[in-house]
Amino acid sequence: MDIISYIKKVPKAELHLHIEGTFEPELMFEIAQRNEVKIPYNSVEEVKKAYQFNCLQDFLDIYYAGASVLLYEQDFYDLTMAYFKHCAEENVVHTEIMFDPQTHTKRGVSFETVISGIKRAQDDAEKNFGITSYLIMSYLRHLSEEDAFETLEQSLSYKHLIKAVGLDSSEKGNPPSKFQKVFAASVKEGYKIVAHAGEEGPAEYVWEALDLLKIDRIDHGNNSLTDEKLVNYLVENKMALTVCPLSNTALRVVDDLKQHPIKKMLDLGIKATVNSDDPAYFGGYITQNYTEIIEALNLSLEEVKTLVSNSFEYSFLDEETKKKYL
Ligand code: ES4
Ligand code: ZN
Repeated sequence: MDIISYIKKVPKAELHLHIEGTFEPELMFEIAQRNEVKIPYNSVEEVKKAYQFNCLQDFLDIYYAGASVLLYEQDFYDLTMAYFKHCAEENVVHTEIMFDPQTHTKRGVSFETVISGIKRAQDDAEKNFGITSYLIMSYLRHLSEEDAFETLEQSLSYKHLIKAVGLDSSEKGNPPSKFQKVFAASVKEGYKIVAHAGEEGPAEYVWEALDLLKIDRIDHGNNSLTDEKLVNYLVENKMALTVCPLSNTALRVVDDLKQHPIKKMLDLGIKATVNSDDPAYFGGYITQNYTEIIEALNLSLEEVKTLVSNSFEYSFLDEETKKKYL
């Protein structure tokens, strides 16, 4: 079988996906209209034209603006269900979904509204498509640690619905060390830990995420490759990276897919995975990420199989369930 047909058909897991980043312009318009919220665009084409980014912050400004039309439980359900439909079409059988409660609670939308809509979609997706999913609650790193503590507090009534906590938003100037205490408290509550690190920030931030936040997995981690000691640490400790090829080119973390470091990561023995990050903004869902990176780097079937098996191996699924897929 050729590699592209293989990757389309094979069951896959997605480990790095922001639900707010799956908000397609068509649905954004529909929800804006029914909620009578104004957005600064007149058409879907105009929205898509705005999706030209020079850096992470350019994107985040537009991403938070888009999320501002989400007000009710049904909105979060519709958003999440639209993503699950893509998963069903692409044979994503398990996904670990990040959500940013503060993006919504800051606007007066309750934690309960957000998580109830997402949870109802998760249940329907499992029932109707057989797709399993976990939630990762991400703290916004441009806000204070105190603010993150408030979010942790709010999450506790829904602890049974949340698998892990993460750290996202503007990386530069907001190092992991800023959140050491709230991550220690999150570990105590039993949450698994991930963090965006080494996307735009330096390898030093990856070290901080490992040493101070006690992460179980690294989101992005590209800049780890600048530090040989760190590479050795990642390999020796089987510390997985959730890599997002189309995100990296869209945000100019990488100039061109042909220069993308994922093949080098595999060659070095790093446990890399392929993910879509914010597919509505970066030009494609998981299969598109796989197919474009396969073509750009001429990946072998063996390499692609490694990427797929890593997606299950380094998921938060229990060992028994993982065996089904490995
Ligand atoms: C994000 Cl690509 C990326 N990086 C950091 N934070 C984010 N939130 C949503 N997408
Ligand atoms: Zn991300």
